[in-house]
Amino acid sequence: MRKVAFVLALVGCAKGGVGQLAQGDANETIIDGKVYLDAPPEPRDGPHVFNDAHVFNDAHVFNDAHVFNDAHVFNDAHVFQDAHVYQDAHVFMDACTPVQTELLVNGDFESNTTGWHEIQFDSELISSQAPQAGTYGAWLGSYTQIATDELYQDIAVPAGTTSLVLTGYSLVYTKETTTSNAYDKAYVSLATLTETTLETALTVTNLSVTPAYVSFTHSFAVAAVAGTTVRFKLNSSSDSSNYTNFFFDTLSLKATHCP
Ligand SMILES: [Ca+2]
Ligand SMILES: [Ca+2]
Repeated sequence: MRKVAFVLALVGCAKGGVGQLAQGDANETIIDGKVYLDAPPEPRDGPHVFNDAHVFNDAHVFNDAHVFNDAHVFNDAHVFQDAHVYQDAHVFMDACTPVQTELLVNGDFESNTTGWHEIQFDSELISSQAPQAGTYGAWLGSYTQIATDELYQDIAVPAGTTSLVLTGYSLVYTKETTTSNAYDKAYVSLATLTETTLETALTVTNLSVTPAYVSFTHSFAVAAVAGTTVRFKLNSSSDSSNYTNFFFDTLSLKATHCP
């Protein structure tokens, strides 16, 4: 078998040699040469291989990346943003546009006693003695005997009140000389209608002397008082000697709540 194969190989070599003759020479050997002609065209047609580069156009496959545009599906996620519906749950929180309501009547005392109830030991509690602003203010104390004064008004705190803020001015003048004992005192507070103190906003004594009015502000706890009627009061107690004057003016008690 090996010998036979060898012979065939020799024949092949011989044909190849003849194939180098000029073309057109109708020689069977040249026809065989087509074997070589076939060779060149293919590489040239080969550029078709580049056309196949259309394979890259198929890179349109990436345009199909429009599939990502379909990611608009995520925009549809707006459905989830519609989850804002839950945030809109703020609608429930913002069940209203809060408003502020002044709960005191005649907090600046300019209408004199209007709106106020007085339980004075002696003299009128609303006077023109030393107002912080305007013509009138509240004046408690000033006794040289054991005595109490009270000025109050009952207020309806709106239901749902979320903030209850008191602002005002106070001034203390005293004849007491002690620097350690609070003999005369005054308070600004909220109480029940039966006079049980709920929360004290301000306490001043003969030790609280200031050369001029000073402002104060206090935010009351609202949980227990929202939706109820409570007493807003100024009251004082004096001992038996050395009077102390307690002045208050320009009071405001604002509730923040749904209208
Ligand atoms: Ca006033
Ligand atoms: Ca005193």
